[in-house]
Amino acid sequence: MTGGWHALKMSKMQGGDNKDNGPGRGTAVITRTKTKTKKPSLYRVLILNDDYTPMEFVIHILERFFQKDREAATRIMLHVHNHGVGECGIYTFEVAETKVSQVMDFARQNQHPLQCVMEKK
Ligand code: TYC
Repeated sequence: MTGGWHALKMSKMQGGDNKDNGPGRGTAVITRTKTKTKKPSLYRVLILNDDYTPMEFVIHILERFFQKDREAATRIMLHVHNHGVGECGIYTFEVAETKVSQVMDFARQNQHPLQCVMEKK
């Protein structure tokens, strides 16, 4: 469970003259504050298979931009090679967008047709 209503806070008594409030007089104002902890939407970053990008280049991408070790990178690359698409990681919107741009720019600089996309989870 996240968020929800947080602490109850008592403000000062209202409507009295602040001197001789007898028993049962004056008005208590209760303020509650909402804790704002909405979870961000998450996005999968995917790479797509093609017939031309070298396997070693895809492994390098996964190591460099997605912090995979060689074993994980090789497993993901082979999954994409065999199934057409695979997950590199799951990120908030701006991080996912940045990863996609980094991969697309790096692939283009190296003249490989590798495609990288993001999708909302
Ligand atoms: N299919 C490519 C080859 O045989 C390898 C490859 C794997 C390319 C994953 C892209 O996302 C990819 N050289």
